[in-house]
Amino acid sequence: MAASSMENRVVALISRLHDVQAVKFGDFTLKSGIQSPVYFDLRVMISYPDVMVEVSQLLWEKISTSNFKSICGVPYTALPIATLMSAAHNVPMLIRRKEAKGYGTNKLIEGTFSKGDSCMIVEDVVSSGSSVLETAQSLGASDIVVTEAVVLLNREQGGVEKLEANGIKLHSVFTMTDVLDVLSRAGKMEPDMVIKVTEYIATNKFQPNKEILSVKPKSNNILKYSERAALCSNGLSRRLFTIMEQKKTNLVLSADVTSSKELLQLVDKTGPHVCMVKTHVDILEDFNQDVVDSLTKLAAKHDFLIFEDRKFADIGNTVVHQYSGGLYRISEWADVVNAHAIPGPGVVQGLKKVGAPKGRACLLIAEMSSSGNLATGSYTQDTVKMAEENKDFVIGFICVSKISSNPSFLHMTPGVQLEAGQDSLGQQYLTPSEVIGKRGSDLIIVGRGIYQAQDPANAAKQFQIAGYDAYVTRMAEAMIL
Ligand code: 5IU
Repeated sequence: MAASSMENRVVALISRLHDVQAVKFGDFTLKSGIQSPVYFDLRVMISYPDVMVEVSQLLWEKISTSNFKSICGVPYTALPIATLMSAAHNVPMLIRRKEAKGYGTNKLIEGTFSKGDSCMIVEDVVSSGSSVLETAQSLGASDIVVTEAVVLLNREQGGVEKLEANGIKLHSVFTMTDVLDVLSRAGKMEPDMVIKVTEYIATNKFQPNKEILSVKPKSNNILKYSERAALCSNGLSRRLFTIMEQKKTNLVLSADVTSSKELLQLVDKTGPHVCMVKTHVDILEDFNQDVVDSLTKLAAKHDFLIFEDRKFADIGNTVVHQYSGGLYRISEWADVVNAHAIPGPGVVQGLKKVGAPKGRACLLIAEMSSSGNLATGSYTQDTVKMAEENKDFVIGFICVSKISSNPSFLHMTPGVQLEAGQDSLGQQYLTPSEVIGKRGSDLIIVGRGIYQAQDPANAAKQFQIAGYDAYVTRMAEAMIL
């Protein structure tokens, strides 16, 4: 078979798979908890015999020069495909049971085989390679040797590497990148979706030295701030990305001082270097309306957003009052506030009721910087889901690494100093290059590193440079991925 004709057949098959909705674009949560803009439901192929035949033929051509005595399809979709291959090429089949029957022969492998026989595993999709590996181990337990496997779609998420590390060579008919190339060229994807999927592939692509199938996509973005601004549905995140690009800064000042005079002086001095100022108004000894009026004027003068780090964590009805009323009337002056996800979606709904009509926005606390904190694992993932469900008002996260591949979400990380370390009360510090470059966050939040410095303006400038450099380097590295 000439390579070019094989290529044409693969292109035609990818198009056909899209037509029969075996490939879909949208917002999906995968089994691993990762949010994905693309979903493969290859099971629908069984309703299209022509697709089944073509798939089984293409798979066969990939392994036509390999040596094996039998083939074994991984349930379910690959089972009928393996059956077609077996019948068309007169190769015996084996079936691996998921559980032993518990009666009769109690076998795990069905079919006739001898010790030392070699078997080719057939699979429809490989992500991390786990299901192929499990099948190989199960066959191995019956002394059947597996050194190769063939798959229709390689999702490029570490499967090839994981299987190779276990002595199995994986052949694939096409990759996720091929799907993107073919469908975008055929005009079957909206431009926005092309960007999303490109970013998703880069973010989730297996990289040597990184943990295989890490649940958290932590690698880099490939989109510039201005390109991400264009993808935002909330006006404030659009504005923030635009300020970040124009002022060349991803620095958020955490202005945790206790007098309003100090606060305003600090903000005026550091204003040129920041895209956002974070406040804790309840630590001011002399809070009054003038403070927020002056702060708002400084925000206009230096072009930054105001973020009140209020960490709302009550039921919807209570946060409505905490946000709009009391001494501080936060919703009157803070562009952005944050909330814990612990009360459930009601907290977001309450804040949204007050903030949305005023054009405000909210960040969810998905992770924390303090040692021993409980915002980890499924709590973090569920917080991401809550944000996804309220994208018009929730613009991103407080987190310590990239936790969503959606490029419209902002990732903001506190616990940043120019040197890693910790304070005496559990705060843990990372460097700007670790946070932005390695962990894929978007903004650094810096308090004591700036306001306790001899020269806060110069310290802010150093953080601005370090944070922006890390972003530029990350982009450059992503381009050559
Ligand atoms: N802050 C954290 N960690 C968190 C969250 C908020 O440090 O997980 I949520 C706040 C606390 C403080 C600022 O206002 O960010 C960090 O200040 P220092 O850079 O001085 O540690």
